[in-house]
Amino acid sequence: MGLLEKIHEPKDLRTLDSTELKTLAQEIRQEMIDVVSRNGGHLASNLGVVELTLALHRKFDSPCDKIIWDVGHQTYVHKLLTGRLDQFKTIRQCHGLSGFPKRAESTHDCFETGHSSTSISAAVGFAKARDVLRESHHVVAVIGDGAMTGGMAFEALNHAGHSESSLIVVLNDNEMSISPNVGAMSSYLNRLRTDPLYDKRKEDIEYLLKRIPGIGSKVAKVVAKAKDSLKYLLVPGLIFEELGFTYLGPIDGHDEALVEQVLEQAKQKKGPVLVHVVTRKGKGYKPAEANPGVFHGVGPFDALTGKVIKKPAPPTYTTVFGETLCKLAKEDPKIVAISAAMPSGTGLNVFASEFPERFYDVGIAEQHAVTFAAGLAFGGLKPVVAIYSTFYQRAYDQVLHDVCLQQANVVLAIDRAGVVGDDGPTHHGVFDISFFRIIPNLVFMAPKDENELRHMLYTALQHSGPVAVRYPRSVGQGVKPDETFKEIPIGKAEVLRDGRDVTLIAVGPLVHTCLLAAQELRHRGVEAAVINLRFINPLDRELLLHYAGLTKNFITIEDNVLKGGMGSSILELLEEEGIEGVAFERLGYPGFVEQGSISQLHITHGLSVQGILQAAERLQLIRRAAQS
Ligand SMILES: Cc1ncc(C[n+]2csc(CCOP(=O)(O)OP(=O)(O)O)c2C)c(N)n1
Repeated sequence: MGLLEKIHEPKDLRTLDSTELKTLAQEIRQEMIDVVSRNGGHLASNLGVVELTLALHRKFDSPCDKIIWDVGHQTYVHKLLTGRLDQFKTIRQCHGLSGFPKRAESTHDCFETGHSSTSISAAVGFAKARDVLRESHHVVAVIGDGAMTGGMAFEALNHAGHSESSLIVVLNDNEMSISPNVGAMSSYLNRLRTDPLYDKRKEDIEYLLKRIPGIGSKVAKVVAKAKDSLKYLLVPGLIFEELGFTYLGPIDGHDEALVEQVLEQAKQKKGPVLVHVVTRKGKGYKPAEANPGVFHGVGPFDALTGKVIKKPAPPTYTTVFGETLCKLAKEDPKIVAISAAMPSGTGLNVFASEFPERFYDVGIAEQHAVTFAAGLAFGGLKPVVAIYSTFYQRAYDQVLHDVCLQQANVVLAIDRAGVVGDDGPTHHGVFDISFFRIIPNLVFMAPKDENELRHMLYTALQHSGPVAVRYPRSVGQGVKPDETFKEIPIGKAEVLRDGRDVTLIAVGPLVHTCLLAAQELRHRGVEAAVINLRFINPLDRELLLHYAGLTKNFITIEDNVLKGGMGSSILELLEEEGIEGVAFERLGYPGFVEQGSISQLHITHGLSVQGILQAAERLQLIRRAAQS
């Protein structure tokens, strides 16, 4: 029996000696490599926090003390130390452990995350609640240097430093976001990391002063006391100190004993404390150390060699987007591209290397990315912002107020639209149709395949005014790209199949599911029309009204929640036009969607041929056809 199997709760760690802790760290790394090599997951970040997590759980008394993880993708070690070893092999699978903190999973997961830069805000909340209720536990936020680039983190530091409540922020600095970290804060942390230690310098200066004949020792005493003025010369972490934090660090985050020692110091201090811990992403597994970006969020791989397992498949929508944008940018020097810390994830890495002077990685700052794009647009450029659907939730006001109200020529590329699979509810992009379709001035489209995505991107860049294009996290249909780009008439849907009994309406690749369902329906005596809606806004009102009159039965299918979705917009249209007598079935998600593979989730929620056939049953189409 290994040591890890003997750890059922954090207090079991406290009896271990330093040799046992090292052995345990190795076992944890091995367990994570084994499981993630099969299930996929956030390996590199977790390998980097093994010693830090051990130290946290030895020094703090979770769940009484609150440990809040930023993003939460680095909580595998925490899960292994808080009684979840047995289920660990199910991580990120349907009905398995979540890849992020989950309050329902354990009392040790005190705050759910998935989106970045929330931990300090939550920690301030926990700390204030503790103070108001006159409790005395510790509150710790663990935040990476990548997450520290997010606006919320700055807002929370600003509040925390002013509020005087005791809380500890552990800044886990590995110089990486998913890609190398960017921005002025990152450069500042780099300076701190490479600076000789404060204490050492302070000692040196005191030593030198003492040697001044006659007055040396007096001056040294005065200087040592004059912390405030000395700080400007000596104190690393001045920014944090000025914000009201006591800054401790930087320290080696893989020296478990040292981390414990500094955490103990932090516990003794009153008010907000920032502990700056330096770690290595991917620590202890060579392929991940060499390629922390690839192993940040990785699919299944060969644990021995670190080779990622890839099946031959058509290019993804993301790849096609990135390549198409490069092609268009070659012809148009005004095209610029913006990423919020996801150049690889959004396929913009190719653009970044081809047009470095026209590419901006702004850090985990979706709000800034969008308003920055509006500025670029009014400055005369053609900005394309690529953000995952789920992270656009962060930038809603910026899209509405800064882009659409002012009709800025900004193209919003919405990647990972629809369910995304194993990352689960924090990452599914199932709300964007609802929240973007209602914004005036925003042309909003979704391609049925990767070739249409190319034309839509081209169309978006020709259009004057804001445009959004949504596409899923998946490989394309394998459709050959057309030789030349075509402008798609704004607001015009495409009829892929005619039929008189029912109209199947979809946006995005679910159109193909409708085509397959239409064939099945024909076998059952039902003639289905299939409409590739293409535009969620503006709707092709004329075409929809024609088919409402013709078929009197609509089935809509969308990779989005039902409320406020594409189906709802068509219901609104019928109501606006006073059309009655159209039987309606809407297929989509009822609310937050659990984790699971994309195809599994589609099947579970009826976004499948079977789901459409069942909807046709509910409309009594099949029965009627059988009777006639
Ligand atoms: C709002 C938001 N935008 C983007 C992401 C995608 N994302 C997940 S982790 C990550 C990098 C985090 O870097 P850091 O905080 O330094 O943690 P590390 O993985 O390096 O330990 C990014 C950009 C996210 N989770 N949330």
